[in-house]
Amino acid sequence: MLDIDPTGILVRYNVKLEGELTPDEIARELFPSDILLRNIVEAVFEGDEDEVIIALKEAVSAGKDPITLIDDALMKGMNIVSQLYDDGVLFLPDVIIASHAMTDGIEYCKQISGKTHECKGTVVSYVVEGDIHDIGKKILTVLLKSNGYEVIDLGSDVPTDEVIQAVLKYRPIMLTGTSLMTTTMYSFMEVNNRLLENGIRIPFVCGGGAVTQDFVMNYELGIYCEDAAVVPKIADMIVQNRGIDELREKFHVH
Ligand code: B12
Repeated sequence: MLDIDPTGILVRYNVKLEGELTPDEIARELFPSDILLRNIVEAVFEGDEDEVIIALKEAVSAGKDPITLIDDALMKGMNIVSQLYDDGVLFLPDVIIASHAMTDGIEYCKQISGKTHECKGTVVSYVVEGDIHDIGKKILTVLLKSNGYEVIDLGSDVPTDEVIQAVLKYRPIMLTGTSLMTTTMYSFMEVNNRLLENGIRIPFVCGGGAVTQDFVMNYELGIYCEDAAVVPKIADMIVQNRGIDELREKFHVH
């Protein structure tokens, strides 16, 4: 007779083992206590696109700011899914479904935020070639727009040539690059060099997953920050004519 341990199979099919918590139970411990936020976080976790919108509508009509909900609820839900995926509790399909629900939520918040500002400046944003992880970029795009910037969003898996052409065409105040994988982040270096070859010295703000401050410090135009929510603050300083050294001084960890 084969000596098979059924644990893995039971876990895979979400069968509760004695004394063990199910993924839902583990996640619930991490949900926020505010019921309005909790409903949104739970809907992202469940990957329920309709419920995300219903819960967002409910929170907004109770007085919550749609842009703040991106950080406080949509991202919170996705971070829980990411954490449980890293811990081996959830699987890739769970992540994909949750990311779709989160993206729908971001689009909804963007539509209803209704903030209209005069345009403070143009920013070009992209995810590096070979990389399709675009949730962080979507967040920073919405945050920049809601803070009065026009964003030329080049999407994900963008070749270096396309980035350079867009910068030459739109002459932005800064470029933002996202990379979530150690295998893709090296193209930041190439973009930096091509910008310099073309005589362009704009801040190149880079972030996402495996990217670190030490890595970004290796190239002249690079500015690093961990959280996309900080990017509008960087843009505000650039508009006030602050240079790359000053931005590094202010936003880098010393
Ligand atoms: C969601 C996800 C996916 C989704 C992506 C959906 C999408 N549309 O983005 C799907 C399922 C498609 C996917 C696919 C793959 N994935 Co994946 N994925 C993840 C996961 C679980 C979460 C990432 C995420 O969206 N987090 C939520 C957002 C909000 O966080 P974020 O992107 O980090 O953004 C935050 C900051 O980084 C920052 N930020 C982001 N961008 C920027 C930009 C600037 C300028 C600044 C300042 C800040 C900033 O601000 C954000 C908010 O604070 C991570 C694991 C993890 N825990 O991170 C793996 C992960 C990134 N994936 C990984 C891998 C390997 C893959 C695949 C190769 C898997 C496979 N074998 O097929 C493919 C890659 C396909 C490709 N070519 O890109 C690895 C990468 C390993 C590495 N270090 O290189 C990770 C780390 C998982 C792991 N532990 O192995 N993935």
